[in-house]
Amino acid sequence: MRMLRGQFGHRLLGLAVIGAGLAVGGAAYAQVMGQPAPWEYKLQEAATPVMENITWFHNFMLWLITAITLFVLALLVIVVVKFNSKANPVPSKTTHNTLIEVAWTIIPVLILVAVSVPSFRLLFLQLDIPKADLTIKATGKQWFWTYSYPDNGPFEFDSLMAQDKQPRLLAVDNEVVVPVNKVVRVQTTAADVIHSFAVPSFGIKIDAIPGRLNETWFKATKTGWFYGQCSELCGKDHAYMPIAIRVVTEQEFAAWLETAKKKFASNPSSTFASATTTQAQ
Ligand SMILES: [Cu+2]
Repeated sequence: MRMLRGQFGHRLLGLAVIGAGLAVGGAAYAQVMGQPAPWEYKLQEAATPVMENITWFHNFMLWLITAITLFVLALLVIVVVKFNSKANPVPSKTTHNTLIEVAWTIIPVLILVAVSVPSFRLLFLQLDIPKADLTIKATGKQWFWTYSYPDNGPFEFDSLMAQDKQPRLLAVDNEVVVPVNKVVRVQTTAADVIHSFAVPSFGIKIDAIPGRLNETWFKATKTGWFYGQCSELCGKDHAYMPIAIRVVTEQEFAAWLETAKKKFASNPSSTFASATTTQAQ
């Protein structure tokens, strides 16, 4: 009896630990935005219309494939139970059934149409870049990013992972700053190998390729910090070139722009430029 109670006690303790874990995970999930959270199993919370669309499409597809999978599983179970050689020793010789053949042609076509409509709509939303209020250029380098604001002057700055700041592996020394509710065009390229500029909560991921200029866009609808990482294996420190974007109000952005112009003007930080100059000599 005591042993039984002991086991029961352990089980209760186990449940309590799991419960506490879930509660902590849930709380953490509710608190953070723009970065991964403990116990997270879903997509990061959306901060742009594109990501809201991606999340919707993901959930829609998840329910659809779940329904299809359960339906096929049910059919298989029926076949296994009802039509095995013991339960059904004399098999039917039926070969055609017009109704069912029409149905299993038409229904999958309808399902594909139902998938393709929101899928194409999302694709156009991502690829058809609206008129931009601001352009930022991100250049991938081994192993950091260099940012410039082409329509705001010649300044540019490097953004390196900051080891002493939180969140770990995501914080940087100089973050990208953009205004809230403005269409930001992101141009990407690279100075050495292929990198990829990805920010999950914005729903963007685009290759940064040497000698090419790719572009995408986002419109952040919330202020705060949003993080991403290089998403193309680019060498030994691929995991240590995070992307940090701080979304601020328009006034704060204007103020930041003024300081940035001064702060980075005296710092012609183009490692690429100096590297090519060295090579040329
Ligand atoms: Cu990279």
